[in-house]
Amino acid sequence: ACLREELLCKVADPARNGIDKVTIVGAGMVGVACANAILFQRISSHVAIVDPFPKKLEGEGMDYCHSSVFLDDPRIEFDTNFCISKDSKVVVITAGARQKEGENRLDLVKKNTNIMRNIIPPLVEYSPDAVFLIVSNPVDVLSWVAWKVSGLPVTRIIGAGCHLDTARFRCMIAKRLGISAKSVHGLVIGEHGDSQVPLWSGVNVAGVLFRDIIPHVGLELDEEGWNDLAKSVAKAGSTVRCLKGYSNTAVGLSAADITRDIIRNTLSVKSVSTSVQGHHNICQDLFLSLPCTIGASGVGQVIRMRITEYEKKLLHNSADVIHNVQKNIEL
Ligand code: 6V0
Repeated sequence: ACLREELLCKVADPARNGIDKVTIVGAGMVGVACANAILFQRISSHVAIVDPFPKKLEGEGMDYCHSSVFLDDPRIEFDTNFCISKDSKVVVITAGARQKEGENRLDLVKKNTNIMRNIIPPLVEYSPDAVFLIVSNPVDVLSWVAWKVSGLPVTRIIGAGCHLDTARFRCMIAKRLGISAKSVHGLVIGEHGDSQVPLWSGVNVAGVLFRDIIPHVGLELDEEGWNDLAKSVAKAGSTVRCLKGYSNTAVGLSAADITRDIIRNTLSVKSVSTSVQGHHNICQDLFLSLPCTIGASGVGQVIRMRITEYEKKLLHNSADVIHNVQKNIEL
């Protein structure tokens, strides 16, 4: 008998799947950042990663294998075949092209819509009860495409949306104030893109509203230039990409944060991309970010925001921007 048989006396088969299985589709910069954020924070103990490039998968697989001693032995699977995604609780989609110099997120529509069309049906077949978290751009459009293609209840498709923009917004305000970003409360809603809507009317520290101090805070009339800060938030992704070639760490952590809410059924409120038809008088069928509770079955409640007429106008503009792109998509 070989050493293995001499050493180990098998008395039962190990369980097949972890109860917190997450599949990540796309092993690029963002996919790996998502996997790292999920594994390093022990959000899941079973991650499956799917990508069309076997060599890349083999390399990533070896790298994770060498990490397992530091990660409490998660189960990590790699394959080009979607069958490894079977029975996932969460499927995170990061597959697809990223912007090139001079392109904006909406320029990626055609390429990435085609990818969605191909990957969503097998993923749904293998994990019909999963919540799908869309990260690929343009995230609002692709979340809507994923929903249409999937045939799933709309609440089970979540776009990572403005959760990251909200983090950037809080972070930049915090930096200007010299306090922790965690203590700055505020939200960005609408398109994860140029037309996003920073909700200055609600920004506060310890319940003190900024607009009670400067009534026009964040608007063009605001002499302190907080408006420029919001513009930097909208451009932050492309600024990072111009400097380092891609953006991945913060988006990976923001996707992991949402994944945690799903797996642990936290019902935490986050600004994520969801169906907005009927909210704030939007009548088009599309996805934009609004604050929602997130749990095991996806989006539970949409918070009825008390926003100003001006913010509502900006939100409607976001809806028009997305609608203009979506109307050319044939499903
Ligand atoms: P990347 O590093 O080029 O990785 C993309 C990966 O997708 C590659 O490994 C491809 O092999 C893989 N892929 C392509 N087609 C398929 C397919 N059919 N099935 C499975 N995998 C496939 O790009 P990166 O990781 O930087 O970006 C991925 C996507 O995330 C892009 O659409 C970005 O625009 C988007 N981002 C979204 C952000 C957000 O905040 N929502 C932030 C940053 C990037």
